[in-house]
Amino acid sequence: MSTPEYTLYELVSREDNKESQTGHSPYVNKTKADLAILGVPYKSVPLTFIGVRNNLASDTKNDVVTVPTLQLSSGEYITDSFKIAEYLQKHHATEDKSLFPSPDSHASIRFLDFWIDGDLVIAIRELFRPLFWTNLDKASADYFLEFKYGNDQALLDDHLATLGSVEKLNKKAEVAREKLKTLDRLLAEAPNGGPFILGTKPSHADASLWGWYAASQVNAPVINELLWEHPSLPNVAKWVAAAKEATGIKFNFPPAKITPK
Ligand SMILES: N[C@@H](CCC(=O)N[C@@H](CS)C(=O)NCC(=O)O)C(=O)O
Repeated sequence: MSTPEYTLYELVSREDNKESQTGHSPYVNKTKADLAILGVPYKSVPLTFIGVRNNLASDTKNDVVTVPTLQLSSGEYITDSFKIAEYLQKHHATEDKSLFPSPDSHASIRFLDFWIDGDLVIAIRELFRPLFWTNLDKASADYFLEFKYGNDQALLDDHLATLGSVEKLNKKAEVAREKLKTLDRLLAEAPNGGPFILGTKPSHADASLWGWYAASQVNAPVINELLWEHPSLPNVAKWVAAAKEATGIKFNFPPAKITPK
């Protein structure tokens, strides 16, 4: 077999078990979905937060580097999931497989990507993100607490407590479903009946949503029932089934360490 042209630097939760826990980075998940949609093979390099800040920053000579970062066979690095999507589109799109199916779609997909990473995520992330912290090794957990929670342990504890309370989860889920209704409406009007955001074929719009869907599977039993497969969001549930098939990506999160009561 020939060596893949690309190396994808991705996030893992533990230095001591790099194979077992990918999927926590929504942005890496987006790129993996893009690569799957286009059928592009790649080699994966798993890094913890500390590895990103030390090794990848040094290799790329970029102190603010993030993952996903894609390295080309020329040695050049591309950082940022949207920039990677644009690059992949330019080099691998065909008539049949495309991340931006028409020149017009670029602006609307960019808008959707901003809406997902901004508005939607604020409404849904508390239903799963704190669990990420429970899976990290000590150095990564300290980093996460400092940079994602401003070292506010009380706030993190409060968010962890929400994950342990059916009542609190239900309240958060209600707000989250309100936000997802926008998406459900969009999917209800998708060209040619969907099931993807832009119609019958997956695009970067779907990869962008997939990134967060996939990350949220760290709390799968809770979030699927309350959100992704909730009866009030039938088109979202239909999208989930189609996106799973289109990406073929499976999850390997450990069982959730918090059970709601
Ligand atoms: N806009 C970027 C965001 C990438 C990003 O924030 N990645 C996180 C992982 S989810 C990261 O690399 N964090 C490293 C750090 O916080 O030091 C993209 O779309 O790729």
